[in-house]
Amino acid sequence: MHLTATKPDAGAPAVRRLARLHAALVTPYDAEENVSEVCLSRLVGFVRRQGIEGMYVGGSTGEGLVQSADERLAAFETVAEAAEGAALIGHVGAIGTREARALAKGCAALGYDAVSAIPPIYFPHRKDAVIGYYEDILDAAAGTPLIIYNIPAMSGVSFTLDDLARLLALPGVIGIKQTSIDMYQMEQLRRTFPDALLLNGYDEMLLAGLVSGANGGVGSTYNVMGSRYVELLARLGAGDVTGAAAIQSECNAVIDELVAVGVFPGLKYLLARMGVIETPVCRRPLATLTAATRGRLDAIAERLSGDAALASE
Ligand code: MN9
Repeated sequence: MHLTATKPDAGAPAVRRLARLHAALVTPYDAEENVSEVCLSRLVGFVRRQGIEGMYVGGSTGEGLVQSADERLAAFETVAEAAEGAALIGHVGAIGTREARALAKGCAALGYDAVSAIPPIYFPHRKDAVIGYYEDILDAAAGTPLIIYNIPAMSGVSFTLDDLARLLALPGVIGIKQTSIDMYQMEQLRRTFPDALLLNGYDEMLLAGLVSGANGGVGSTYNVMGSRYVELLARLGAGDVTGAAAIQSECNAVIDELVAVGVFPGLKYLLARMGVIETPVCRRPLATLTAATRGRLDAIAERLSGDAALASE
């Protein structure tokens, strides 16, 4: 192993600002699958009223990978305009470096707090090529910090602790969005990199992630259960682990239902039912909820709407 000691604190202010909860925003569309900027802006306000002060734009949940570069840039802009001081992370990962660089430039120009990127997908690249891809993104981001998006289950790329150490050693890399069920690796990362930003990626394991060393999280279900996750953090901060675990269980009962029908279409269905977005459409080939499965979520929508006097503007 070539574990590198923690870097001096070049990224410290960014880490402090980003060590919080970030909603992985869905991208609302109209019935023809065109991006609805109006609904996206409304969603940002809805999320903020739940107490979530960070936005992660164009990631898995945002369906960035089925959008054109121009659409992704437009979404970055829409969110920046609606953000009113929220912390902003733009997901710029792409199959090709050129696109990722253009997106990183766009985020930097819009004043994003950080960019983030999955590794390049589909082609099985050598690790050096993957590192080169991240160096190229850093170069385009021109001083905007980078958060590695580690999501082995979907990217097909498994980073060892040593790989992650190499990435964290790149100047400008301030942390990792760790979407992995491997809590041992989370703990190892925290122990090896005490000052890094470690954002927990699976909402159903937020408490486990925080206890293992994450100093924040990025989550799709924060779109609809933001206030519950804020409360979970508050309980944990107050030393009430049992209370935090109870909230996690409550959230997980909803996540179980979402996983059963498909998380992204399910979330969009809930948001449409709550009056935040117009239609629950996902962009093909991502599925939209069928009428047969919608009923499963109606009771949940009803219950969450209780929190959502929120939904009214
Ligand atoms: O970014 C999301 N990751 C993926 C975070 O969708 C791959 C999570 O919030 C999950 O949607 C969530 C449900 O499994 O934990």
